[in-house]
Amino acid sequence: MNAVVTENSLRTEGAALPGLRHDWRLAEVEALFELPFMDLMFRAQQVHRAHHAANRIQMSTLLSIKTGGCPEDCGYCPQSIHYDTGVAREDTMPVAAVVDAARRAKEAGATRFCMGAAFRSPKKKDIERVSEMIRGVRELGLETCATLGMLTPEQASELKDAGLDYYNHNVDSSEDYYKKIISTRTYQHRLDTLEAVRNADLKVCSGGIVGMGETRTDRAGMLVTLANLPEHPQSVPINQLVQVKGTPLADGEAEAAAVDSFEFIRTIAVARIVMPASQVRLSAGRQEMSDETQAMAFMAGANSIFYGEKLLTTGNPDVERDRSLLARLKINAETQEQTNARSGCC
Ligand code: SAM
Ligand code: DTB
Ligand code: SF4
Repeated sequence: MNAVVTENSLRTEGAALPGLRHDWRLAEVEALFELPFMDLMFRAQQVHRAHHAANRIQMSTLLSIKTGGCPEDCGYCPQSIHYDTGVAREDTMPVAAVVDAARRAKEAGATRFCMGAAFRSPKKKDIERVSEMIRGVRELGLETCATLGMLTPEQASELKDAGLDYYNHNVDSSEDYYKKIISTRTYQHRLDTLEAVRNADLKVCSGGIVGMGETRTDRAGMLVTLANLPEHPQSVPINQLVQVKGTPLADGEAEAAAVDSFEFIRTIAVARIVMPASQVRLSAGRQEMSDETQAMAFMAGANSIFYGEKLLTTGNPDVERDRSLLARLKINAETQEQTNARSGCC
């Protein structure tokens, strides 16, 4: 007779797996990338089930509260003033419009609302305005996330006091490769902001981009940086580069450097293994992915997505496509209560 395999029995099996580590060596992580694909997927799925509900995904909606005109020169970004991408510079949105967008996101099923701004670093008035937005969004019962560029320790504390739950600040790649895609700040600047965010007792959302022409060693190096932080980021977004015309990373050379979907899925699986308890988000690039690639990413341990037609300036699958995909896979969208219980929010 076949044994009935329940979610719980699989989770118990996974309990024998190693716990949280902060001493990953590059060679070990590269060795994970080198595993036969099915072995890697199996291992990632075991780790996933030891730490997370097997068939549940958290959904966050993203809104660009201040678009374009950014002084930084991130080679992937359509919002940099250094590149002619057709993204117009806009003023910061009014607070009421942001809270309205958050209300619609909640009605559509999102449990976290992420406010993104094309800042190098926010000014005093920006922190005040964003604090009002945070208070308004939180009153709706949603978790809040912001991504505003570099923060001082004081700014991080102000955002915490306003009720912010998560701060997104990506390391984006390995320290070595970072220098090749951004010249206006350093990797250490990123790590300093992450430290300020941790010290303010905010939850950290930090990940990176795959497909910028980096090597597998760079992808492994990025995951080593994230996993060896004093605490694993509670949320780890893995973005597939969205090539936007006008950015340096959208020329013919970059197209040749794009990774195939198996390598992208490997990156998700390795992130899941080295940061077992974190939420790994299948982030930008989903619009270009087949349903099958997304299902494989969930199998590899991704348990969070951006939900809603738009990311910041580029497209995302529409809600009907996402709802249909989750229904066909019998994956449940995490409820607000489940989101809050996991993160101790609200
Ligand atoms: N300005 C802030 C910063 O850089 O931290 C916040 C907004 S910035 C757009 C947030 C993140 O979006 C970047 O760190 C990068 O990981 C991601 N991103 C930007 N452009 C992208 C693209 N074309 N494809 C994939 N991810 C992208
Ligand atoms: C993250 O890691 N990905 C999101 C969010 N954090 C802020 C942003 C993706 C941006 C994709 C390009 C755009 O829409 O402008
Ligand atoms: Fe500015 Fe952020 Fe875009 Fe870099 S990624 S150009 S900091 S908005």
